[in-house]
Amino acid sequence: ISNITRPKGYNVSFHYQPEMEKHHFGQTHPMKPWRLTLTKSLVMSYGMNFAMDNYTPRAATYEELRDFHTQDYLDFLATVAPEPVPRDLDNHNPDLKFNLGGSDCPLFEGLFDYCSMSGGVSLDAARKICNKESDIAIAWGGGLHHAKKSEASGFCYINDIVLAILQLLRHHPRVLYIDIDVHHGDGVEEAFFSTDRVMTCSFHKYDPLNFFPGTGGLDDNGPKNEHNPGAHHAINVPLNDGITDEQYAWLFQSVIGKIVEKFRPTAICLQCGADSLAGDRIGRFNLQVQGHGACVEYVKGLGLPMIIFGGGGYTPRNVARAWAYETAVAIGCQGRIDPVIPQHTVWREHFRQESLLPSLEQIVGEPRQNRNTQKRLQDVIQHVHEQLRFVNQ
Ligand code: TV1
Ligand code: CA
Ligand code: ZN
Repeated sequence: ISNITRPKGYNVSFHYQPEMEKHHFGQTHPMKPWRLTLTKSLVMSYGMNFAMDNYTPRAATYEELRDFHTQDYLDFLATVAPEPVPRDLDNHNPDLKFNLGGSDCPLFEGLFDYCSMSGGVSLDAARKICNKESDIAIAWGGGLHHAKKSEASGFCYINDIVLAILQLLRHHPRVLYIDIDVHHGDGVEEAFFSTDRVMTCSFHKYDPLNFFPGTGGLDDNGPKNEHNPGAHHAINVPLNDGITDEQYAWLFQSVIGKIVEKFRPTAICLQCGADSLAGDRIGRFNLQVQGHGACVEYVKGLGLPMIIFGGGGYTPRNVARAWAYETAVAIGCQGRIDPVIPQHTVWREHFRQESLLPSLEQIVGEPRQNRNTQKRLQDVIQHVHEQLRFVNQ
């Protein structure tokens, strides 16, 4: 604890709402808000909280959610009963409204509170960036990139990222959104399809038929009509199973480096979905804590104000490892934290088998076969660089 000190010359803030932890999507649902508990407790056991400004944000108000979402959707979300919705024999629910109540986006006790708290942490982070009280603001409870303005999708109901970016746009001329979740950041991309003030860039597993949400191909760069200023401002990096740290870092740096050079953002939003780690219950990549964290390190090195969001991540131990490591990267103490996880109670209670020599950086799970050829990755980079020829700020 004693060797973690406040970073000099810049401020890191940690936006955390403990009430989010208590919500449950259902016994077998992969999304476990409890992974936030695990992350927070790791961060605290290393003493990182002493190096940051810590905030417990209020929930977002209905009016704040209205900045992006429609009234009819919010009204339904706020009043819908938490009881399981009846299904027909094929497990279809004929009464599905706004895509709510299916298996991906179930109705559960306190759903609206959970959604408005997730919106609240990300909005709080955005406010601290806008008023320059923070240089890096961390919102692990946010990052729910699939939500549409009047539709839930892929475990996401309220798009806290869109709300935060809208807030940033009040003070920042250009915002870059980067998404390293294994899924395509479709909701954020779509929300800013028609503006040249936001560029979105998602790295993801792409298989239109077999992997959610099926969008985000290399050629999907925003509607390309002459009158759309947002054309060429959506960058997609579609990938195959098993990508490694080395390949990912190389791709990430050459794509983001070029984007920053051409687009010249004044603030960056980084969604750090941890389902791109090896051993994830849903993900397909082979990233280690180091490789995932290297993206955060690279973006921090650009020296722009930034918000770090959570997102996916379905092997809770690994999610907590990555997000605790990335909190350390934000503070700048990653070289000084003990790789042996402190024996704090939550970790010991739940992972007894790993508690003899629990390592922060060694994640659990078997590696996958790498299906990404160097040739294909080179083609992807070339295509992205060609897209960016159209962009000149
Ligand atoms: C209940 C119980 C729901 C077990 C959902 C995996 C489950 C999944 C479950 C699941 C699961 C998805 C689809 C299929 C579209 C559906 C937070 C045609 C073991 C940001 C969202 C993925 C990812 C949705 C969210 C996806 C995020 N995968 N078990 N559901 N239908 N939905 O494929 O990007 O990480 O898998
Ligand atoms: Ca992504
Ligand atoms: Zn995901």
